[in-house]
Amino acid sequence: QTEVNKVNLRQTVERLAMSMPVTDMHTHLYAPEFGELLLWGIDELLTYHYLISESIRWSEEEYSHFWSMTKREQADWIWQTLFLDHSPVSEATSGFITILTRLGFDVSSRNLDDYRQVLAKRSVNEQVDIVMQIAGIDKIVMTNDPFDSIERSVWLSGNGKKDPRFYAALRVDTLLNDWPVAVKELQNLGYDVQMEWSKQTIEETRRFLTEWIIRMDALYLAVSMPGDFEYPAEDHRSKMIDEVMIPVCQGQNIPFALMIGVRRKVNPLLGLAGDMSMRSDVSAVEALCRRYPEQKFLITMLARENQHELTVLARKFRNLMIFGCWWFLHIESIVEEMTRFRVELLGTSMIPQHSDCRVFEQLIYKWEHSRKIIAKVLADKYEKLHYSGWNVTEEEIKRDLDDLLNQNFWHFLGKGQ
Ligand code: REL
Ligand code: ZN
Repeated sequence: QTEVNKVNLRQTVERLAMSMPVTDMHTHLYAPEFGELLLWGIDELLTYHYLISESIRWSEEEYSHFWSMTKREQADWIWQTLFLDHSPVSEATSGFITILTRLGFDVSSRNLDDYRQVLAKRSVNEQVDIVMQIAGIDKIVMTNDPFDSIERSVWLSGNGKKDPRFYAALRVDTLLNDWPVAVKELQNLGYDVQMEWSKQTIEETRRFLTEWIIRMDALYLAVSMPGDFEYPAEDHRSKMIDEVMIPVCQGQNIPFALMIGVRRKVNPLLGLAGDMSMRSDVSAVEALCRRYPEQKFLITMLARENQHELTVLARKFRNLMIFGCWWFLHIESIVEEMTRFRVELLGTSMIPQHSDCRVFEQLIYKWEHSRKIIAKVLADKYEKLHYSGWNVTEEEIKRDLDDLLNQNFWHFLGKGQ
């Protein structure tokens, strides 16, 4: 057993936090087999929707002007606006600088074309390997939607499961949030469903989910919900959850992940960048956890105002696993605040972070920034213990980090090592 003393405690925690391999349990990344769906490289990074909303604030043109540009022109314009005309101090802009640095580029040259040229010589497979290695990520959970025709064909050809580093999560937003569209999609795929809620429709929707969970080997079902999501309620969502989602999850023995508190298209002119956060009612999660004690729920919420209550709720229900600092919460100050009170309320029995990456190289900054904060919070707690005479060993620090960054997720799935 390696004793860690006061002098090297902080460095030890930081070193271990920076090097512990990570399971990234919610991303919008894809394995290379998914072709064009896997986004990577300078232009995709610069046109990330987080940077689109930040840059358009400086523009006086019509919104349509931005969308009329090619991707490369958009990237050049965002670079000029957010990095050269102003300093990249926001989380997303500083994240881009972290990426460039870790990829070995000289950021002081400020020469975008040099960076582009280096990456142009790489294959997507090489870049995936390099980035996973730099970021220290060994397992990535994708977001998978069988209603997306490009994605569907990859699964149907059997190529979706080839890369063992990537795992699937079956996304069910359309079924819960846009039933008319879901009915059409299901019918096109040969499922005998109708708009009216009938026994037949319930059975066919269950059949669809079950077949796709098996085809994808999906680790969990996932949905993002608006902030006004209520449960139980006399509405489509409650019926779908009670009569389709829960029975299917139980049959397949997988958790149901709900990401609650998004208000879509607050400014439709911004596309993906036009979504907003919204306060939610935590009692919907409470009702689900109480009604279905055998069902596991992975929950994250988007409003800062909901975080403390949600964390307290996790003390009441062991079938509730809270995860990540989602989207607008994935900024230094809030990640630190949330990680701190989560540890204070739950110890290490939660999943402190997921990346939500859409562009592959983002793994580098999202995880580097988060690991540092997790290390800082843990080091403070260990240091306090140390003053009381309780000394953590290096093995114990590793165990705690492994729980936070890997095992809590796998264990919750019933797939722990
Ligand atoms: O999974 C979701 O619903 C969200 O994370 C996404 O809709 C969002 O656009 C994502 O890029 C946020 O980080
Ligand atoms: Zn997401």
